[in-house]
Amino acid sequence: VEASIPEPQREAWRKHQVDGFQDKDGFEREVVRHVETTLARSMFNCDESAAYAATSLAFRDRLILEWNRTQQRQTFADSKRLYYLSLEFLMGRALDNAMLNIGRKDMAKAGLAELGFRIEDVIQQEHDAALGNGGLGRLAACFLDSLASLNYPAWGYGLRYRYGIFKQEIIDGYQVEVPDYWLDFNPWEFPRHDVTVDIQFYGGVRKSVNSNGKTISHWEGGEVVKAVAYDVPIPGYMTPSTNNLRLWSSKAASGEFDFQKFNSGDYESSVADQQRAETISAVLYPNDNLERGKELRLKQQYFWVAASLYDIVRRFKKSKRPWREFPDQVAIQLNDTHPTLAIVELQRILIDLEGLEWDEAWNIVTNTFGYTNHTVLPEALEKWSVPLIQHLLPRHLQIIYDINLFFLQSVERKFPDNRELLGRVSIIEESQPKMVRMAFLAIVGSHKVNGVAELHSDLIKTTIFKDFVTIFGPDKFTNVTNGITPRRWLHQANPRLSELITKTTGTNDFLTDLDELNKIELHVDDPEFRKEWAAIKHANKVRLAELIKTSTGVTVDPSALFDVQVKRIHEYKRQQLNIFGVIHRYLTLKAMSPEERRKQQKRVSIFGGKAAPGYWMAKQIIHLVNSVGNVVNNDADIGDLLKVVFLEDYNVSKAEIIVPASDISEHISTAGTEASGTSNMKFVLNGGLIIGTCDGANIEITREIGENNIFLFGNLAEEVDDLRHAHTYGSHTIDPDLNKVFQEIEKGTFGSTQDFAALISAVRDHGDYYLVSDDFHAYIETQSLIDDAYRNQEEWLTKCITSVSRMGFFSSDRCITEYADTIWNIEALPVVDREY
Ligand code: 7GP
Repeated sequence: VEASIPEPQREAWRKHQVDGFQDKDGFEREVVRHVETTLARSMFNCDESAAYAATSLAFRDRLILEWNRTQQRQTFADSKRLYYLSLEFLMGRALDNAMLNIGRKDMAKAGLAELGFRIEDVIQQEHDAALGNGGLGRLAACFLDSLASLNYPAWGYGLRYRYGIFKQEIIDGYQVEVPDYWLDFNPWEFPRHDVTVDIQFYGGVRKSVNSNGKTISHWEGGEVVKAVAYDVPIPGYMTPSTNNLRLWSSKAASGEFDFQKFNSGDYESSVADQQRAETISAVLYPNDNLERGKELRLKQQYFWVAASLYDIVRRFKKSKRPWREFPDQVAIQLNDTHPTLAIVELQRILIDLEGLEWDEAWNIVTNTFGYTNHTVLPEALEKWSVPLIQHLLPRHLQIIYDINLFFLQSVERKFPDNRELLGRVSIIEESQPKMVRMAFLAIVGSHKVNGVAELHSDLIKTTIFKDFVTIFGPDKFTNVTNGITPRRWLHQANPRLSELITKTTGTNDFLTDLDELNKIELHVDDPEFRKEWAAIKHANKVRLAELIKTSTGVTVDPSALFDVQVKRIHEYKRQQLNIFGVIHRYLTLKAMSPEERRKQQKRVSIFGGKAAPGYWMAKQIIHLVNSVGNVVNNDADIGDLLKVVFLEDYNVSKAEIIVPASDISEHISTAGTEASGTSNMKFVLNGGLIIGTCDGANIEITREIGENNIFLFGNLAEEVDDLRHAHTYGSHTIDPDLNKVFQEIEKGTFGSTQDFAALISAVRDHGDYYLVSDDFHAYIETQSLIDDAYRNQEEWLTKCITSVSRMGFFSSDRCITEYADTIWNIEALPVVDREY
């Protein structure tokens, strides 16, 4: 339908085009207008949540105008776009970020004050957008920020879950999950009821022969669900560029079957159908680094991928270009294997619906996609059963078999008579039932495959994807080390430090070019600068101490060493190593005389993170942390020497408080298991040091900041296999200090011994897969080195400042530029600076 306004009427449009607020008065006018009309309230009835709503709407209006202009500019430029497909976008709060990126926070602060509100309280009203589990989802959010800030034409595509990651409550020391219904009021999304796609499931395939004698496949029957687009504007920092995150919501396809049922009196079941359709986008699966293979999850994946591709293809077809130019216009990045069906769906569109020949279509497909791997953990590698795909997506299964056939034929030609190789690389695993290996499909269907840190990218090439390096050659496999956005993770989370750096270096260029941070190294000996730096860290610790007090009731001393481990709870991340270490410290303190004790470093051990609801071991770890806290925090012998707290419901907005307040943070995964880690980068960027293993991005962080500024310990990745083997087949002796810790737990010092038995026997009786005992001694020693180092506050401060100054590499701007140049082949669109 042609919806464009004819030229004679456009003059009227231009005359009345609005431009959002420009100054404090304009901002206040917009807030009052939204309170009184949009919200139907008044000054007699305006609480903080109404002030939040109206402020957000005022900023949203501005954003959407820039969003429109950005889209027009991109359409007009007609250059290549990136589409980032991710099942998770862990966005956190939007208002503070929008105010800072647009550069109008001071204006809003003054305006809100005149209207009777403190901006901090207003910001706090917002519910986190928690559409992700952990690192993978937060990375996608940082990428969106960088893509917009660097003026790249890019869209994110995801699902609009009604329930994000669950809210975690700690009751009697145990995790309890509460649904996170977050959409009651969400001013940051625009429903596009006119942008819908019908998505088909089930049914069967009919073949016909056309007039040219060519066989055509028709996917027919089954059921249809409607995808409705919800758009979220993504503001760039100090640029008018505002990109789009399009989230799909599922709805019953209009009419047909429900009306039929309605007419036949079967109203209830027609409502049930409706609800079944809405279930598809209802809930985010709460697993991090674990795949459960549930049918509804596969439905989510296809629903989202099919709607997104329809949208992308529709946009391309408007340009009337020939199909072979598709990869010149479109780059699609697969955030892990969750969107791998997009490869199959595009092939289906091209051959079944657009009539292309297989080879021509496949060439387009493979030149369009790139695939990022985020883990080597076997339990996280996606596989879908052939019968399930057959049932849900019968045509797609045929295409997968054809892709595999042609792929194996090409391998056969290159490596004749190697049946074992064919079996190893087959996209179909010959198990009972047969399984589709999604990572293999993603590799075969993409032109580039990347890992997320150097070690990780090397590991995938030498282990899980080794054969594919032999087949495709090494150039298809590459590394793009993760990054984080300095806007949210420095400027927003740590405004005072950001301000100090700006004041000291005379510019805030580091926010758009993080390498500029190296300028502060010149000031590392400046006493005034050092004093202010230390004061900021202390203030951040006071702020965290307040959060700890309100959330746990425990009083902590802000001058103690804050030792933080916040991340998803997982055996490979080894929170159990940390808490065993805490118990060891407690026992050591208990054994000391009061005089000796007084010489010890005060510490607060801070834990936070969610366990997947079905991950029993992870839940036992949470319980142990809380039980240890209960004993230690109430032991009069110990007092402020050691406190142990578990902060419930760790999320992005709590991270913004926790990260700037840490002295030491823990990144202690078994070597070779953490693909990258990104919170390690956030902590160092905020002037905290880290204790870590030689794993993921810790290695590159060490290279950048210098090995004197990081506390590394533990076995190396190349030693892990042998150690595991020795545990199982040789004699396995447990570290004696760790054994004492176990004995104390078994005595019942921390309550019910039964609960913790599994944590102990995993180490003692079941091969200690994560090498807790092997690394225990080095861990304890390193923690005591940290105590010593912390006593020398001046030297410690020097380490912190020096580290921050060398963190430029870990900006997601650097990371996105690498993707753009080496994988996507896209270019930034120049923008005319207005008042930014
Ligand atoms: C995570 C990795 O565990 C983490 O090391 C990395 O920093 C992050 O991705 C971003 O690359 N992986 C996941 O969150 C995950 O669930 C399996 O991966 C799909």
